Parts: sequence; C-alpha cells; structure tokens
Amino acid sequence: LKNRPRVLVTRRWPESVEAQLAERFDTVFNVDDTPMTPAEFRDALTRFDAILPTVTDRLTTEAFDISSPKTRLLANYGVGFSHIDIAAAKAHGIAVTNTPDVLSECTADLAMTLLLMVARRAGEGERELRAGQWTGWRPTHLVGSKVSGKTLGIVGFGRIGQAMAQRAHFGFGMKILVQNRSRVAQEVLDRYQAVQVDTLDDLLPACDFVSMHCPGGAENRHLINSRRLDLMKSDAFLINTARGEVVDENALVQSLTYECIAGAGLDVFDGEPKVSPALMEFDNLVLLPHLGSATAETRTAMGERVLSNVIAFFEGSTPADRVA
Ligand code: 8YV
Repeated sequence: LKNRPRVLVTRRWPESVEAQLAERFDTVFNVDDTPMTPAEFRDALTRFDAILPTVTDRLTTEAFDISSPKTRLLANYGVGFSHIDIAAAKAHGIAVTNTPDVLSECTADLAMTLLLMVARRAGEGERELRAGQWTGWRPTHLVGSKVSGKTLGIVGFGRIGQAMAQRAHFGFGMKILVQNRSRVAQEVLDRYQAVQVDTLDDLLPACDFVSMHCPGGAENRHLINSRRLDLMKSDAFLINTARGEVVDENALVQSLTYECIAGAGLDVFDGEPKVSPALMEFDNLVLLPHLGSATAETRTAMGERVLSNVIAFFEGSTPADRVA
C-alpha cells in the first residue's frame, strides 16, 4: 500500500499486536525497548504520523517544544495519560487516545492482591520462608488483619474503582465507601451496596482499607498527604495502583514510622522505576513494579484497543477512546 501512515511504537508490545500494526501501517518499533527522552520525542514528532507511547515516555512541555509537528495522533498504550502534556498536544493539534475498559479487571485484581498481601502479611511470610528463617507454626506467627467484612474506601469510582468494589463486595463481603469527583449514579452505588461520601476527609477516618483509583496528574498530586494520612485509622492500610504522584511518599514514610497507619500496598511510585530507599525499610509495605495490567490477555487487549483507535483516526472517524 502506498502512503501508509508512519507509526512509531515506543516500547515492545505482545507479538500478535505488533504483527497487526506492521500489516496495516509503516511501523517502526523501538528495538531498544527503552523510554523516550524529550529530545527523541521531539525528533519523532517531525517524522511520524502517529506515535504510540506508554507511561514510561515523559511527554512533558519540553518534549512538545517544536514548531510544526508531522504527528497528528498520540495513541497511548494505557488508560492513564498523566505523562502526556495534554495542553501541549492540543496546542499542536495532536489528538490523544487511551485504552480504557480492557485493563480494569486485571488492575482491580492486582489492587486486591496488594490488599490481601499486606493485610495477611504474605510478603513478609514469603521473605521469611525463602530466607530459611521459618521456625514452624505457632499461634502468634505473622498474625495479620482480617479482610472479609471490613470497610473499603475507594477513591475514584470509575471503571477500575467499580471493578475493585465488585471484588471486595461480592468476594469478601466488604462494606464499600466511595469518594469521587462527581456524583455517582445511585444505581451504580446500589450494585455494590456502596455509599458515596462528599469528601476524602469524610472517607478516610471510616475505612480499614483505602484504595486509590483516581487519575494522576497535577490535580491529584499528593491527594494523600500527611494531614490525610493522619485522618486514617492507625490499623488501616493504603493501596495504590493508580499513579505514584497521588501519594506523598515522604508523608507515607513518616506515617509508617510513627505507626499512624498499619501498612500499604504500592504498585506505582513517584519517579518510578526509582523507589525511595526509605520505603524499602518497612516490612508492612508490599511493593510491586507497576504490574496492574500485566497479564498476557490484557496487554494484548490494550494493543488491540490502540490499534482500533489508530485505524479509526486514519480512516477519518473519531477514535472511540479519544481523550483530547
Ligand atoms: C500500563 C497503566 O502498564 O494503563 C495504565 O494507566 O498504568 C498500566 O496499565 C501502563 O500505563 C502502560 O503504558
């Protein structure tokens, strides 16, 4: 085919979707599989019709600092897009899409994994056993907190927050409290017998677990700060599978040091893949390397969702997942 759109894929994807992309488009894969620097991105903007980035590509104001880009579409591989300067993309007339829905279940599964692991001290137990330090069963060994029937606060009640509520309510009989930037339809809350509270400050003191499912970006930066950590119960746990920036990590370290909360499960970090050494010191933390959507099924589905968006865009229709 002549005049096939030139497409840059910034990281390696599952083979089947890479093959589909290569079939339809003049596709360049970043064989190094490394994050793009702002300079590389600026260069790519002059050469490609579409760029398919991921969360590791920091597409800041600096990255968009060129006068007339060739690129018309940024089709993000992932639902969160706080790594993209949307205003700068818009100013250049570049459309942006994401991949909602397809990763909600796996991300909620991982949030539940963190919740269970931290409450039941699974990470601690595994480390102890592998270190050959397990001396045998005793009634007081690695005693954790019961999960079933407890109160879970969900911050951000979009697709992933609701998938979390489904697991917690139907699987574990948890009571669900919700805080969301807009009013959630009563019928949606009723599905999980959930109650929406007005503010985060109302939610935090009432919960045994608080799980973050809101977007990242400037507006939610350090939503969980030291004042809000103080509002949590001292036997409560914080779970974050959203974005690192929504939790002030220094405040979390303080809170854990003074035992103001019982522990946390984190899949995302401010400045990842660097993780603050202070966090490594706590046994009551479960730390995972951004695995939320990391299943074969979901990573393939994410790629297919990007593919549909790119195809729609170059066929002249509005991509289903256009966010800007
Ligand atoms: C991805 C995610 O691993 O979709 C998101 O927002 O955080 C994860 O599913 C990552 O963003 C891929 O770009």
